[in-house]
Amino acid sequence: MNSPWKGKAKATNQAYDDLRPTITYRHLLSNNLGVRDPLRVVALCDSDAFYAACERVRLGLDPSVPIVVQQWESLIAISYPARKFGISRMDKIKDAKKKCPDLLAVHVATYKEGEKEPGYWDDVDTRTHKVSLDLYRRESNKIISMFKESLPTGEIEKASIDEAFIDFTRPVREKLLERYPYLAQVPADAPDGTDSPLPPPPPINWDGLGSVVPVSPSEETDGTSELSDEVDDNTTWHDVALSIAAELMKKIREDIHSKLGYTTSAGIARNKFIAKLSASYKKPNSQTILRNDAIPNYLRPLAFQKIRFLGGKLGDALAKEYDVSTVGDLLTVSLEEIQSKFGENALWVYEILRGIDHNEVKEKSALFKSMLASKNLPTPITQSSDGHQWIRVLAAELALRLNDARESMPTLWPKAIVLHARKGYETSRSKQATFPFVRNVTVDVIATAADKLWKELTGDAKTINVTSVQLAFTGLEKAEMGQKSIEGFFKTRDIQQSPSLKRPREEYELPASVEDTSLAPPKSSNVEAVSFQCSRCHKVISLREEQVTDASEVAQRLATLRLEHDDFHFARDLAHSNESPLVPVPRSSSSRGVRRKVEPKGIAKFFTKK
Ligand code: DCP
Ligand code: CA
Repeated sequence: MNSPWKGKAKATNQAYDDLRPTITYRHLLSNNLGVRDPLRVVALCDSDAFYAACERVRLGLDPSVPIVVQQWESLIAISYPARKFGISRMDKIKDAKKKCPDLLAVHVATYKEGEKEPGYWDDVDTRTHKVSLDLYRRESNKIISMFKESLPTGEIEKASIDEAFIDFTRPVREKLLERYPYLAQVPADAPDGTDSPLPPPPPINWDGLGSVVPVSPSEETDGTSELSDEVDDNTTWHDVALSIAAELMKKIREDIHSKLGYTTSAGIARNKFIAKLSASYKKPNSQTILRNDAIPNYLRPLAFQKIRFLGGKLGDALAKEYDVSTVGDLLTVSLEEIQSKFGENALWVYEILRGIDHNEVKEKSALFKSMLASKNLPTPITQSSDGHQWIRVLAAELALRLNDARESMPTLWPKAIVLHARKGYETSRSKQATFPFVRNVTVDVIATAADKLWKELTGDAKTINVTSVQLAFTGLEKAEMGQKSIEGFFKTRDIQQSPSLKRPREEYELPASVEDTSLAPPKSSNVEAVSFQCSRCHKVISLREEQVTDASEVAQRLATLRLEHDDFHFARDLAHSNESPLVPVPRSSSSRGVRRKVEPKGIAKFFTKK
């Protein structure tokens, strides 16, 4: 019996033409093919039940203990032993304890007024405490450091607090040439010289390297989701590259486990998109290899709206336009067709559906460019003088984070300090100022600078209604200290002086305070707003505290929130117009005649319909 892959018309085979390129000596021996390298190998490594694992390691507990991390009454991380009891993030702590009476619930550390360090207090209350993710950030940095140390020639991109992309292309190429030295020389009789294809690859023993996604769905099952263990032997040099990356990845994951105590799960494939998609194939403590040959059958049955960035309005618009739901369905749509309806940029959609993703794995230099501490206030601040307590709490977090970062980068310095405040459902306002240059960044130094901004922001108002405050450092850079020792560097420029960084003062210095009343990130700074206002319902939607981790993640999380909110409106509109989002209404059966036109928003706004 034909599998769906083999059985489909030629057109769908051609859709995946790109997956078996001829690999030549030139490809192997060139060092600069970048994202178009046919031997490119990328992994996404994600820590298992991360916050729960951090708390388990901190407490020195056995991995079999069912542990969850709690924030107020909600659960934010659930260990795998706790998941066996059916506990999920949707549960409230009370229900989780009913499901597992021996459950160990650790409340996330919090900052509390007057304390310099976050702690695990008995009296946590959202009205007086602020969540601290510092432990998780530190542990996350340790994991990233291990990737970097193990792979000096690999590129590492932190993707979230517990995920990193690793570009294995270079380390794998080094190993390939070491193991198969005959590849380094183009044979004298090669027909096209350097452009000749490589000789046939050796057979691969995948044993112990992880789960290899089979090329065809199992014959025994009904074919769609369950995949068998069968692996075909139609291997390519890219498969050899994947197997080498799998060896390296396994070794690093084992090291992380033995040295830090964390288990991880990884996906290994030709690019970031496919690596991320395969990382959750088997969890926890496991790695998955998705060979190019296995990509078509892996992608085709997927509901394309589940693919990151293809959810929300764009996904809805695609589903509606073509009356389709899976990746396979969409493969029949030509590039010209999709671009004519959704604009030139639809090329990436066309490519993603075919397992093509040219995004680079690149360490974000913005990682250290800003630090943001945020608090959504359960009880609004109504008196200007009451702001001080929260400012101290936020200042304590920034002090700890800056001093932590300075352990590895002693001259790290913020150019500016920014205070954002949101009043009720109004848009957020912010004030910023250059940050004083002092030897020791204490809570007092930060709080004094922030208090000044708070006064400017609240003015003479007798009563205010502030529902959220954020304090941030922006423009974090390593100050240049030339030949001087760190001590000497600080001695010459102390107290209330801006550091002389590389550029002349005027160029980087911000005005003493700049008002910004829009929702857009403040001018001259790269702190992201942590909320947005819906243009339809005018509601201000904010990230939750625990979602504000690295400032570099804020934009991404906010974009997700925006799509979710758009989806909410979309679903409600559909309900009101008697259409179900799951069951497409046949065009002929429209009883009342009016089909509502949906304007794409969020990411879909880039695909303006003509
Ligand atoms: N997190 C959170 N709120 C969310 C999602 C995640 O606070 N809505 C935090 C807690 C998680 C961490 O981020 O431990 C990493 O998120 P993951 O989605 O990777 O979830 P886990 O690591 O907990 O579990 P998994 O093993 O499924 O990756
Ligand atoms: Ca995780």
